[in-house]
Amino acid sequence: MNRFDFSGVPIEGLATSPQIQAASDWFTRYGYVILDNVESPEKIRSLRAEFFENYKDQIRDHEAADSLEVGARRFMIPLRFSGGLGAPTVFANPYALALVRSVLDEAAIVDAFGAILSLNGAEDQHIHHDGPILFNSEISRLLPAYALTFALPLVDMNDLSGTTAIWPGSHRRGNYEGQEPLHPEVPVGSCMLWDYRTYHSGTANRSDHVRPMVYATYARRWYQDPVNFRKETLPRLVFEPGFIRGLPDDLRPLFAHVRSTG
Ligand SMILES: O=C(O)CCC(=O)C(=O)O
Repeated sequence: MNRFDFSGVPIEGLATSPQIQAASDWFTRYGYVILDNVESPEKIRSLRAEFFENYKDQIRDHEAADSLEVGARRFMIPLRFSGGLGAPTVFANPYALALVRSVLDEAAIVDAFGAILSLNGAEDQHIHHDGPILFNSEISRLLPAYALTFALPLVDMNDLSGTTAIWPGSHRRGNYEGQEPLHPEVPVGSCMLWDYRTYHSGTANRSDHVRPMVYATYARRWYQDPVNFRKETLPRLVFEPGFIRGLPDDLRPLFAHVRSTG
């Protein structure tokens, strides 16, 4: 079972719940997992409206100083930790965070936060994993996860708008040849997470609308994505002074690596 349904699952005691344990075991083994019903579809629809209102200038078909082209008509942009999109319910969704802390550890951090926009007409993305294996050594594949991507679609991900195709188990094998990918449909309110070593690829957007997907990179405290933020003008995290101080105690460790006015 690659998807776990969290509708009606209480937030209290999540860390030790059988549902999180099962999802975490699946993730460790196959390098990805889908968590269904971690948020209400109405809430995601309001986040989508907020996105199209507040980030409309970032929807463009060229790379700018504060964006990264990650495929034809596909771009990564930072999101601010403000408003509904930048609220803890998104970057620290209780279900996703319980999974993250189970797969990584209690001291896991948010290394980067933003959105990936697949414009209408975006083609299949190249097959890739999100970061190189540690030490550039095959032994890295035997290790527990050290970073992972959380993806929260703002529109349904399906055959029309595109899915994120995934090669289960490729985080351990180190290749995807000879294996058909999965094309998991992820409706609004659900999310998908994958190991930084797992091969995946956004598929073509054949709809007539943009397909924005909120993402967060979670990592062990000592890890920093070495690939996607080489451009100095592209920030990993964007927040106002006081943001970190204003967080509840249990969420502040997510930013323990940040040395600034946060
Ligand atoms: O657009 C998608 O579905 C996936 C994008 C992605 O994997 C990436 O840019 O790293």
